[in-house]
Amino acid sequence: MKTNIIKGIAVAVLAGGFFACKPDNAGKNGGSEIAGDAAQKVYVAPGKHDEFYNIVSGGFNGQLSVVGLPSGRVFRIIPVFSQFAENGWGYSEETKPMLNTSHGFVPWDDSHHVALSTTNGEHDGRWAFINGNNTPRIARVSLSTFRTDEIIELPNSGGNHSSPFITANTEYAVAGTRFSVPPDANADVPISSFKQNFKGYISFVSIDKTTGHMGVKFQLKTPGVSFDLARAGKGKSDGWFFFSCYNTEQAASLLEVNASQKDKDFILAVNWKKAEEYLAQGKGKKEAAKYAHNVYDEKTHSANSTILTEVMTLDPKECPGMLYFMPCPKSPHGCDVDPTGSYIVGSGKLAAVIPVFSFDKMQKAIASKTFDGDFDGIPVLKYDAVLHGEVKKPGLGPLHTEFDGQGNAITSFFVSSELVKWNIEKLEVLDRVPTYYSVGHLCIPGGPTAKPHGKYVIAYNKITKDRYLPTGPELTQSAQLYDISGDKMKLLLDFPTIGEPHYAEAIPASLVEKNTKKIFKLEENNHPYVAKGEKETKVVRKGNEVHVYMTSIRSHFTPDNIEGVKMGDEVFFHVTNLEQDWDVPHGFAVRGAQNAEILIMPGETSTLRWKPTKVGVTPMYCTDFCSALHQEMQGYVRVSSAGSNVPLTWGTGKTPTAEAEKKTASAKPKLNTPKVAMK
Ligand code: RUQ
Ligand code: CUA
Repeated sequence: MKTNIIKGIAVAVLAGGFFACKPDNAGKNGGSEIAGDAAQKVYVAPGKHDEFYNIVSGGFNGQLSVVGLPSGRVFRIIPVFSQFAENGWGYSEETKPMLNTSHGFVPWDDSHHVALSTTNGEHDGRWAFINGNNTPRIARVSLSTFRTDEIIELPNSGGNHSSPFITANTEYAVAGTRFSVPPDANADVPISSFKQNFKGYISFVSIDKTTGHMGVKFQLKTPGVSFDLARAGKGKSDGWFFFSCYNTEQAASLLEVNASQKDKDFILAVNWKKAEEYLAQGKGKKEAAKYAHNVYDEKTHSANSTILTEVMTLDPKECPGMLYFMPCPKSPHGCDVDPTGSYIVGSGKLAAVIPVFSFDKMQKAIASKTFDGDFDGIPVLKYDAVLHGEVKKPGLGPLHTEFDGQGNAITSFFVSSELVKWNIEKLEVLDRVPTYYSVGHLCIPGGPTAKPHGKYVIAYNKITKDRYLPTGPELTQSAQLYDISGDKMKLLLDFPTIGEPHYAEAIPASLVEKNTKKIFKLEENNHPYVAKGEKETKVVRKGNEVHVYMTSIRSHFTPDNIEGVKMGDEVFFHVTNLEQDWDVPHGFAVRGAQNAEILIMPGETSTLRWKPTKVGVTPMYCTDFCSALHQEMQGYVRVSSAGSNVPLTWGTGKTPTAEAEKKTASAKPKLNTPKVAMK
């Protein structure tokens, strides 16, 4: 280990940056000190399932990836704050409203923290929540469809980083604003008026027990500091919330220097049950704000976006006993609560120790008013009075801590590139292993819950350098899987990640796989443009809009020939997948479509909007290899000039022209579909 940690950090800071270095023992044997039985421990035989789902944030790609553990295999990418060409999410007419905000359509964001729903502090396998950091939003993703079900924007916020963290019974997803901002309703103020006008907002987003539906129940209007991370209390500390705060200097410029002045910043303790009491007493104030609430309906297969105009706020100055600051060395990042709810771990990025706070001591200090003055009217508790103790010389640049359920914590160290295991009661370092390189978050299955599942820890590394085949200037980030079932942590596996993972959670597959949705029931499909059978297919003109009520089934579309579309028309292909079998999606693509292709699940209706740009006959086809005759799953649309009088006709198994001829001969056309082998 480095001998003079403080000096090392000071030099790094003075040099104008907070750089990472390779672990001391990285060079020796290229980090090949893997466990001898590693291959066996991560090998999931063909046809066998992984033990855990790992739900991993994609960082700057605004998505989630679903990974199996211990294999590290990627099963799915879930678009959340992104458009996704693979299945048309955010491109189809039904899903576009999911990306609506008070700023308009914002189809990207930066996602950091995953939070899986819990009941009594334990994983219940229902939902995953994730933040949009840049245009502040929280999304709820269903763990039955693995789709984004709901997105709510957060008013009065900037940099929704400390988000979303959920309470023990998923009553709330809580979000703290990383960039303090002036309130939306009175935002045109000089930047130099930071101390007077900028506020740190904390949003309590309520979650409906049954439907999961979210709403901003209230916001706390706190002093202007940066909330970085947070955790809810649990067990004895249920009802409290803890936030790490940096920039208590309240700087608005050159933060790398100006927000690193004080030796101690804070952890903010929020008594949210008390906040609810104040709210019930009518202490809340409604403030004007504008924010979007987008909900996806599984029955209409469509999303709806509503713009809300008011938010309830609580001012701590009028709510004594609701907030307390605990001093925390220096510029804390992670703020983690152990499984029992007794201890709160602050990870000061620039600190030489890891402080561990005691919830019991905090309660005593509050009762005896052991304060060290106040910060902007909020009592500051005495450091020594709330401290359980400090882990000495743990490493350089601590970021995050997870728990193994055996009384131990594992903390990630960005600067010294390592994971360090220590005992929570005794505060003794037990083990350390290098990471390759510069670990950010880490994840123990169930690590943030009251009942960790343990077994593994995964390090999410920011830098890979020489670890993989090079791919030009942009290299993959990586995850590393360690066995933590013994006394010593053992490296088992390296695998590349999708995007730049920040946080991730892992949950036993048994809690999730039984609930997986296999199909959408056709009889429950309430899409306004559904065709529940080929008999219901039609093409309807409404002025310049042409609506095609289309179906797909192995291996044809109905209709697959359309004539009478004209230049200047806007064509909406509403495609219903008639299949009622698991794993039989159909795709749909039209030459020259300017937005995307779509992928339609069994029983679902999805709409591709197409504005023809050329006169002629345009092919359309299925993009998902669905059957032995998938290559035959195609059709044509004829586009005529604007003034043409080609009539609107359509069909399958006959060309529209032949159809017109037969009609005159009053013959009944036969549907001529080949029988095909099923997938
Ligand atoms: S952060 S690498 Cu955005 Cu959670 Cu710590
Ligand atoms: Cu349907 Cu290929």
